[in-house]
Amino acid sequence: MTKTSLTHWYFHCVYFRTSMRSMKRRVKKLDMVTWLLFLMVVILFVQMTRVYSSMPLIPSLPWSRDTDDFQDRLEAILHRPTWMPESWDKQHPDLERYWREERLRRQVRKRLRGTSLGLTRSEIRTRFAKRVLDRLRKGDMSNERMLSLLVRGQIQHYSLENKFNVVSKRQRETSRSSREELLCQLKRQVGRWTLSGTEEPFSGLGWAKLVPNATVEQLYGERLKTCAVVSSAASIINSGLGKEIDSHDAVLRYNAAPTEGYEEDVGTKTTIRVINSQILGSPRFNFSRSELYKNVTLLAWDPGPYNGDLHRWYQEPDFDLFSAYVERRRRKPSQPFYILHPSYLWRLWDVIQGNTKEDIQPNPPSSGFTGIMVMMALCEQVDVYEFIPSRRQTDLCHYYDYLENRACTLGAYHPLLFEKALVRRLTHSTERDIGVKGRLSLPGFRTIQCDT
Ligand code: NCC
Repeated sequence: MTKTSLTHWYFHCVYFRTSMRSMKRRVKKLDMVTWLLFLMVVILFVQMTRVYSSMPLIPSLPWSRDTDDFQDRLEAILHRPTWMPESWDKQHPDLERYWREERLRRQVRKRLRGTSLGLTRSEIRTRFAKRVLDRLRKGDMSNERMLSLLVRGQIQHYSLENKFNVVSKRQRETSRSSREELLCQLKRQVGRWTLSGTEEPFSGLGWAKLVPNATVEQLYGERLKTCAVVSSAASIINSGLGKEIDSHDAVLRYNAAPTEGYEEDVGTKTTIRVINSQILGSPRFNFSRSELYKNVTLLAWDPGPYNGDLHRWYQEPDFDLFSAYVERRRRKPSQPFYILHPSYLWRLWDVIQGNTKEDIQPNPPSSGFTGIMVMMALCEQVDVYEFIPSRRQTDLCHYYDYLENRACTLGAYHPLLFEKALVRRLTHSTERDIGVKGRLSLPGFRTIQCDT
């Protein structure tokens, strides 16, 4: 070996050793970097799934929370981080709907930024609800844009869905009807308001014999002078209204709202119960056994298609109310039990829409509004408790459970806010009566004169 090649080898080895050392250092460094990268990917993944699961309109992941309810969806909108990668959104097929909601999100954010003076978001939301309800109590609904900010998102969502194929656009309010005109419009809707069993497909199933012989009007005749309607709102807690409610000839309650344990505030008497089809169709309400549904007149409802196709309704009700109805009628034929005609619900909906400037949710009116109309058809005077919440208003949903959801009061699925605005226009009750006492009075339809 020559001297040069030896030197060459020597330098080669030295070079190799130093490069190996630096490689090792690099690998060590790389190790840390890899670990850090890995950690970041994990964190990012967790964050992404959280964001994804709180995103409205995107199909739920198995571990995501259910965003079906609009209030939840609105919460999700409000809490959603702003750094969502756009490309991700664009993969979503329901883009149009997503961007509509995005616009709403921006408006809500802008509004919140403007008012958030050291308040938490839930405080702001509560204040916002209070402001809407204050205006509702005063009957000051001139600025309907304010209402729509709260409900616009859900209306958009439900309008796009239009589950019941409602044809609404031609029916918005153009000029404001007087109280008397409104009352007459509603009175005219009373007529065929429960199923008689003679309609197809029910007649073919022998329902003419199943449905009670006497109609609801025949059942009560003109006996009922004063009637009370008790909303299930939590604002009735601490009202001490129980005795006053019981002093009425008849009392109407809703769904699974109990009296036991709440007598002081809601009274003890129940004459009629308006129940939605969930009560009949969902096992958790134990309809066949529960004492709540015994010894009272029952009026059940389920939204059929807007066009009145009873065949389709019978095939595809929201909840299967028909089996439970047939079973109960066979087991307890003496109990007055009726199903509200879907066309009656939609006729009421038409009146609400026809007297509102905006497009309302294309979903049926709430049990609350329907029950008020039922009592107005049967009684001379109707006192409605906590339909428009008093100053005891709270974000709690019901007086009998701990669910907190402002949609119960302002509406999500049902056009509740518009129903409340309409009922406010029907009453002469003072702001004090509504705000302090939690009561508003309405005349029975038979006390008002209308041109036919
Ligand atoms: O909650 P709900 O209504 O049973 O209430 C009956 C009526 O009281 C009025 N209300 C209630 C709570 C509140 N904070 N403010 C109010 O003004 C409303 O007028 C309401 O209609 C219904 O209308 O049938 C509804 O039913 C519930 C639910 O199906 C039943 O309680 C059975 O559990 C619906 N909630 C859900 O589906 C989650 C509600 O949207 C409408």
